[in-house]
Amino acid sequence: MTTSAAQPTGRGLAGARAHTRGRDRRLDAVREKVERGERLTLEDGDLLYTTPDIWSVCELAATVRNRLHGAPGAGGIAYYNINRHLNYSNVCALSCKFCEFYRKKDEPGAYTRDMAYVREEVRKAVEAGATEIHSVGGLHPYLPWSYYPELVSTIRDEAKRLGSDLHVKAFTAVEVVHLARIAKVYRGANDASDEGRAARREGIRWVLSELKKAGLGSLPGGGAEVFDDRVHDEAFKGKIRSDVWLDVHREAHALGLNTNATILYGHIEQRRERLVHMQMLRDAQDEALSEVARHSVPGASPPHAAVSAGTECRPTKGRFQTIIPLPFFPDGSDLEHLPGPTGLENLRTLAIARLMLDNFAHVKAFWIMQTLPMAQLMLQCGADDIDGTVVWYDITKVPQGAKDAPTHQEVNVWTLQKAIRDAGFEPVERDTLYRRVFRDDKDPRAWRAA
Ligand code: V47
Repeated sequence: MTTSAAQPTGRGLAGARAHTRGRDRRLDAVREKVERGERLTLEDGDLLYTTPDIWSVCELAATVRNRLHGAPGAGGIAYYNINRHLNYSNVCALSCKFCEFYRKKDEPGAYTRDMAYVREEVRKAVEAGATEIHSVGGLHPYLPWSYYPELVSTIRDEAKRLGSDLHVKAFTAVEVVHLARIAKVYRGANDASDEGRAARREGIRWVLSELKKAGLGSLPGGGAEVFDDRVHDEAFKGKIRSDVWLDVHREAHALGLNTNATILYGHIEQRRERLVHMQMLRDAQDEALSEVARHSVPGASPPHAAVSAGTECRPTKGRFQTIIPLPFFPDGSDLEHLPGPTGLENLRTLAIARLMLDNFAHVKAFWIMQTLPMAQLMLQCGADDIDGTVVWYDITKVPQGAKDAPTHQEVNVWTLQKAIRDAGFEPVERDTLYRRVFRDDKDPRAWRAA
């Protein structure tokens, strides 16, 4: 790569190549790999994390991002969606140190939504033209198994009644295992043998297929935290470990459900542990994509069906769609004494996720947690998606809503589009599966995905 400043402007970090001062020559080998499309190692990741030359890290991530989704000012696109979060309950049997969301059953502020509430939320979502409901909750100790398929079918049926094909993205891997336990199909929990794992996976498969029959469309990426046993035991003991989290996603993929992945960073983990987490996700995606390629049937492939499986085939197996780096918010959690990650650490981690996860089609800068101005900058440093209108977000509370409604964090579509345009990209509305959404000019609530 040259360092000439005589490049066209308006193409963002990767195209302008204006960054010449303080350039870290140790990154040259990584740069060559990125330009050849070669896979990066953990040692490459260490260097990307420790170099003071953060702009080169961003520039490299932008190179990958722009290769997949186009460069700013040159037809490059970035995604947003119109969605709503619906947390069905914040009652949780666990007490994870990093979590400020959970409540015990009789604690002030504890809630569990009934189906009348759910139907009302669906009505509001359809009225707002939403294409997705993102629904997660705590591990409720007393709700029966039947509540969960009912939740999914209620959302789908109510939306259909109102003329909308609303997608239900629901239940993190941790919740799926909890549901398998309460449905009494989770066997072999303490059995480390292959048979134990097969028994656990059978229970997970049963739960997922029942939820799919009820209308579940995909799994969100939550609950992954950091795939490391030390960090797990210290900060979220009681949650499933990485092997089980990955097995839930494997089972979802086998059933044809796409899933997302997250990494929660900036608490008690080391940077190397973040890189190992990314490497484990990359390996799991390799597996998923080879199954996608093996089982696809002839037919048009959806856009960005898979980074490496660009055949004219319709996938019948699922895969990871996007990685969502989540910065840790200490306030209100048992780890309140920690400072949380800084802005540059957020930028760097997102850029490194783009570089390490070469087989993920998308990187999401979740604006609710990153803030909108930061998400905009992230579009120039590896991200291609800023998520959606969201409306209510209970998991972390960034004080930017109305005074008496601290979890109200709505932006309108125009604001999301403007943020994307100002970052140099063409805003594209997507549905949950990253298909383009088209709206009826006369009735913008009506939509179809293509
Ligand atoms: O799993 C909990 C994290 C996640 C805190 O799939 C915290 O499209 C920061 O997974 N500080 C839930 N993070 C959110 C999530 C998500 C969000 C947006 C889109 C998608 C998707 C998924 O939030 C939890 C946990 O990792 N979290 N507490 C905290 N104090």
